[in-house]
Amino acid sequence: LFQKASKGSRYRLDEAHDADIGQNAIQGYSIETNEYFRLNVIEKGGGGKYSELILQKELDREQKQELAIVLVATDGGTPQRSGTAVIHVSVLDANDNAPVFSQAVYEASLPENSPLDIVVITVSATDADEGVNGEVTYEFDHISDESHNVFSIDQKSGEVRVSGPIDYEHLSSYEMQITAKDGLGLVSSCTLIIDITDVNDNAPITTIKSLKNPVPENSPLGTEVGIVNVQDRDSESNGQVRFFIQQGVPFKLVPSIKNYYSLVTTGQLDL
Ligand SMILES: [Ca+2]
Ligand SMILES: [Ca+2]
Ligand SMILES: [Ca+2]
Ligand SMILES: [Ca+2]
Repeated sequence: LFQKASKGSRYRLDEAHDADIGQNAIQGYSIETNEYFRLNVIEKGGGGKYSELILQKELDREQKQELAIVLVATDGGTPQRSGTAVIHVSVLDANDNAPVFSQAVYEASLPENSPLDIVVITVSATDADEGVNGEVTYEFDHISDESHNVFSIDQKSGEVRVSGPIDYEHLSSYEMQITAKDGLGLVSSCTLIIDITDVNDNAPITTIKSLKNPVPENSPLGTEVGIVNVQDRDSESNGQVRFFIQQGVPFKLVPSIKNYYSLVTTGQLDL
């Protein structure tokens, strides 16, 4: 029988035989009480009786794959005689379960510049059905080009790997939808968030703009002669810059607005 057979479905059973006639032939059939089937006995036109099983409760292969029902046929003789047969019912699978992910949201963390092919995380979904009904494949679902360029997913294993250059300074977090699909197309999805961690892969870049060049030797103390800008594209301590000026020169750096310093005179420039 198929899983999903509807309540009230009827299954005719072979008739029992009794060599006697009249009262001494088959008078009735019965089965043990069970939750799935009841028995209906039908009288045939020319005498004789057969029976049919009527489904009372839908079968669920994921709950119960096999059941055995004992059918008893009795005659009307004295002493009464009976014969039994066991009806084996195999429940065939219907694709009534979608894959289920082990987590709704997966999170991973990955340093920038990670090598190609490294496995970031493995997602996993199970499907309670049998055979092709339970075979799960994975894929990204409408992901951005940004994600598509740097991550790939193995259809069979659910392994997510690095497939392109990961640059924290370009993008520091990725969010993707992944779907799991069974052999007949039932799907479910999960979210994958990958946070990129910073690596100190940028040196500071300094630019100097002169305000006065040449600087007159009689310039008063504290004359601003240049503006220095410094940029480090990394984050937090990787992007913090400490500034030194060569010793023994009559200049110092005075912090101005963010990332800018003024270069000012600290003594006589008299040559
Ligand atoms: Ca099923
Ligand atoms: Ca399924
Ligand atoms: Ca960096
Ligand atoms: Ca840096």
